[in-house]
Amino acid sequence: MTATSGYNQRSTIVALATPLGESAIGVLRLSGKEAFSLAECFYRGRTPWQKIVPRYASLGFFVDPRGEVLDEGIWIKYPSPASYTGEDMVEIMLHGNPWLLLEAQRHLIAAGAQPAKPGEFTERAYLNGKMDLSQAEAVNDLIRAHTRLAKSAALSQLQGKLSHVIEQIHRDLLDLLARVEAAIDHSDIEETYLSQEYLLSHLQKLTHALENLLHTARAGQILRLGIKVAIVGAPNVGKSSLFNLLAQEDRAIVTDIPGTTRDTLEVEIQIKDVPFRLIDTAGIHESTDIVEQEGIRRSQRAIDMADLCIALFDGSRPPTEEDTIIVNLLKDKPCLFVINKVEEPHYAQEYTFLPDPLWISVKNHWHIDTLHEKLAAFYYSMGYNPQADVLLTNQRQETLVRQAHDAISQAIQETLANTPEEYIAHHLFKAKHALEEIVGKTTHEALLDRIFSQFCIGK
Ligand SMILES: Nc1nc2c(ncn2[C@@H]2O[C@H](COP(=O)(O)OP(=O)(O)OP(=O)(O)O)[C@@H](O)[C@H]2O)c(=O)[nH]1
Ligand SMILES: [Mg+2]
Repeated sequence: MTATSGYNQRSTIVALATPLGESAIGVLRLSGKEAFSLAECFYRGRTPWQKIVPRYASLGFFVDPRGEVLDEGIWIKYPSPASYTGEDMVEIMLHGNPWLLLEAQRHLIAAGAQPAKPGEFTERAYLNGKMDLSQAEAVNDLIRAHTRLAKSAALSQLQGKLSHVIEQIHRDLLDLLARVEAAIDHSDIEETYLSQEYLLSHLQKLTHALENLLHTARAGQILRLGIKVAIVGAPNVGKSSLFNLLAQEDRAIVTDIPGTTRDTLEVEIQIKDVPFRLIDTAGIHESTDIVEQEGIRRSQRAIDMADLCIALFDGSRPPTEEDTIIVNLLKDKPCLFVINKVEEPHYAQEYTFLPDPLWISVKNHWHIDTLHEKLAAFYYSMGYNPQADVLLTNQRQETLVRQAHDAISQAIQETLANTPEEYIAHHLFKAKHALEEIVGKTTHEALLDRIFSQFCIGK
């Protein structure tokens, strides 16, 4: 199916482009063939509607069908194709009164505009060739980015950096496919013969490029979802105190009674622009209390799910058996070993079994900066520079790149086994299809619905 099938070019859509709530201004957007004629029905301004200069702001009243002025605002015309959607568009900026904005929208709908579905403006931009699918996804990522790094990754994708890399790989793949097909169609002509060496070197170049992209998927997703960091340790070591300090709010209950935290708590934080999901857990130890046992089970689950653990110890007392159990639990996990309560007389010499421990005092805020640095360093240790690199930022893109990669790997296996070129071509076609789906060269309606339904209305 092609990208534009099933698309009704004639309908004109309307939506509020700003959230519904009292605010300085609210923006109504219209897009489609009738956008100008519909807006004209409600516009009264010093400049006649026809004379409004495209993409320039014009002051004008919004007048309802009874001739009553609803509001005064700014009107902007964007004639096709130089608009966000590629269609004729109008933006009307009125006062940010929800009732008034809904009233204006109601009049536009009564006059013939259709209420827009979530993401429909961006979907039209994609269908009209203003952007490809990965760029359209980036629009949503940009709106939802919580940090400077996530914003940079989304913006670079919106500017087409990922599309450019995919296109390059796609081009190389097409070149190779053309050679393979020529070899199939003209196997009697010597010039079309493909040596195993030639095929392998080109296929390996393709897998290498796809591997490089796949390698960025983890960093890309972490930017969107945050690095999951679980604070774990024995009861009363100060996990909740550290959680509150890093979160800069009093979220978790802190007492001097061991076993205070019963359930896991989560908070989103940013450290040096890197997003984290910080998880406070129940202290791990032997317990007969049913609620506490469940809390401990949840702590273990939190460890399993975490990208990184902060293993916390109480330096004001010697290590306990529980501490050793916790170190064992964390054996295969990326971990920062942190010893708390360092302002008290402490037992440094007894904690030498911990690899590279950091001594802190939550109470006096000692060495919390170093902990921040170590947390941010964990992200950067993955070897990315989100501002410079192209990142795969969503699951859909990653799955498709993986499909393309697996198809090329199979083509390599077939080549090594000297199977006929038809089989190799089959795998190359599969890879080609996957790459085309990333940028939306081939797609289907269900996929578009799934992608654009995640958008807000009016985008
Ligand atoms: N002296 C000192 N006491 C601290 C420090 N950090 C936390 N505490 C105290 O240690 C006690 C336990 O703190 P919590 O944060 O509740 O410890 P927890 O590890 O979450 O405990 P559970 O939830 O019971 O597992 C409280 O009385 C805190 O005030 C510190 O840096 N120095
Ligand atoms: Mg606690």
